[in-house]
Amino acid sequence: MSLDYVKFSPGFETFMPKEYRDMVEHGPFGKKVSVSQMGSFKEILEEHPMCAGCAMTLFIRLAIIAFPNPEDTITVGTAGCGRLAISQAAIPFVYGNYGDQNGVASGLSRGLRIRFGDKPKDVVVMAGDGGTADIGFQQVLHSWFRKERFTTIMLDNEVYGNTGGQESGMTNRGAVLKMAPLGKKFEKMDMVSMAKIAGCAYIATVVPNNPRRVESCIKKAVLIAREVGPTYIQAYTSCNIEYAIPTDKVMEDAKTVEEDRYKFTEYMSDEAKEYLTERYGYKDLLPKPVAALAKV
Ligand SMILES: Cc1ncc(C[n+]2csc(CCOP(=O)(O)OP(=O)(O)O)c2C)c(N)n1
Ligand code: SF4
Repeated sequence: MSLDYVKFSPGFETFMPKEYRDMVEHGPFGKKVSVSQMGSFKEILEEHPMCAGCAMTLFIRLAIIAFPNPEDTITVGTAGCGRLAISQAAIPFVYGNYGDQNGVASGLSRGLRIRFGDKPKDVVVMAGDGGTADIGFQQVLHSWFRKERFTTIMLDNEVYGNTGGQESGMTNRGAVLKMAPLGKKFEKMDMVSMAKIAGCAYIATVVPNNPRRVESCIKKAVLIAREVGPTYIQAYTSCNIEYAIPTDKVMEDAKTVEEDRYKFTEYMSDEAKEYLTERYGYKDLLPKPVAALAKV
């Protein structure tokens, strides 16, 4: 709960749970931290039970560090590998039935706005590709059409990892998996185009081997979702188990995939650009005035 909303009576701070005090004294609650300082502050996500070398865990860790106001952020997840890590983080996590994360987040985000007015309470959905593009597809798309103001992050490992390797809509055509032995018959779904058509104000595709870029995308997505509209980040977070990637090659794989079929892309609506510039002082998002261009 936010440091701005909850003030402890003098002398009562010491009775708060140790984890909370640690987050205030040594962690990111109430101060700004960056992925470039990793290792020098107490992180919100410190432990997880996911497979060794899992890129999804690294991405989740980076995303949580990037939250602009972590003490005012609630994550929403669903069945799948990611929730195993997200649920270990020292910020609230809401977990519903498989695929209903964007419905839950819609209600939560609206409720928080009624309760806290214009004080920001950020809602961030993080769910797998199966949860986002297959089972939860309808709720995801409709939350975008309704312009619900929260961020949706797809943890795209291109497979149902948690249940042993079924294909998802995001699996690449032809990919052979343990439980898709004949190979995927149709193309990977183009969720980025769908997000654009459905009216997302910010959309990015990223891989976790560039932490500064992940940080920048998450920050923009969360800030824009506060007031402008829905935002979507699609992150390649390989499943080293189901795709048999040796743990020491996970980052190499991410780089190769990024250079090949998961290039960094970023889209921002004009309204979102104006908002980031005017409200948060972002530079270079708006076109330069004609006079300034003439001088160059
Ligand atoms: C209603 C329902 N159906 C099926 C399941 C079983 N189930 C749990 S996780 C999962 C697949 C998860 O795949 P994905 O969303 O891609 O996430 P990943 O595990 O790959 O991160 C399934 C089918 C469930 N928990 N609930
Ligand atoms: S099964 Fe795959 S996605 Fe799930 S924790 Fe293991 S490596 Fe990560």
